Amino acid sequence: MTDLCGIPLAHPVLNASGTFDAIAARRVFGDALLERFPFAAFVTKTVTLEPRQGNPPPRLWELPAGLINSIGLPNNGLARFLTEDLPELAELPVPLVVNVMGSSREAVARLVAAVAARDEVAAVELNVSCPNVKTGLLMGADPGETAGLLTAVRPLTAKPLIVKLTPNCTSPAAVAAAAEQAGADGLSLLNTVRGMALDPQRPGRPWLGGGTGGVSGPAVRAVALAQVAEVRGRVGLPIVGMGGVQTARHARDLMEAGADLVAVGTESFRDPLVGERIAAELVQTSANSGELWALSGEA
Ligand code: RRO
Repeated sequence: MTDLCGIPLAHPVLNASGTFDAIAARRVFGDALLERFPFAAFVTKTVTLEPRQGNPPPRLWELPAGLINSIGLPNNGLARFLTEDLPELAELPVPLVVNVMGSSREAVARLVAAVAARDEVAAVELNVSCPNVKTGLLMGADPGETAGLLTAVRPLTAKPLIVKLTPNCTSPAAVAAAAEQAGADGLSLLNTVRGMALDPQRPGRPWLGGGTGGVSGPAVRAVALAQVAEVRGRVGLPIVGMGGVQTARHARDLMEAGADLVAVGTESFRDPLVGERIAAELVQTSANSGELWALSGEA
């Protein structure tokens, strides 16, 4: 057993927000999804106050070692999330973490208050790091802004507040330290690294409808490792590490760099059961070994 800010988990592998649609998967796989859910907790796609269409297509560009996305937060908005999505997500056999984003402290406060008040919700992840809309990224790029946000939302709930950090700023570790001081319970990193692809048919013009996007997958694994290590050097909070995790070795590397838990993102598009595979490969060793988790037979 391990835990996420005090929430007991069966193993240390979560999904990265927005990379696994549990409601769509339930429709496709039925109750088999509940019997064999690949993650120890489920983190939702980002929820905003109002419904959003998302960015114009194209929204994806494949890289030799990853993806660039410019999805732009399409979602049904808070009201429909609470009435339609939450009851379905509550049937999952794992704790639920709801990821929220707003364009102001007041907007985030309304989201946190509404979501955290629901019994189905175990924790809230604050997305201050989306590379595809300006406002959320600005809040998470500046330690003072992040601290101000935490100060506004911390009094609204006793449930764990996890801050999702951006790599697209001067010092993620300084933002992490500010979040810790202002009352965050945990940190997750990294969100995607800002990137761009050009349209092969139109020289000099961006391929993605949103212009730029966020890079994920193996391309960012080394960035994630460095940033998790740097953040761990500055804070004592639990860290959910992510970025290019495809195998238990990658998960283990992030944990050795300072993460307590890991999340799988882009790899789930290729293999929806990758979370289960990595969790199975990370086996608990005896209390005497001094290690919490060990690899079982991975090359
Ligand atoms: O929806 C997106 O475009 C998106 C979000 Br909210 C995010 O946090 N990270 C990302 O890479 N894409």
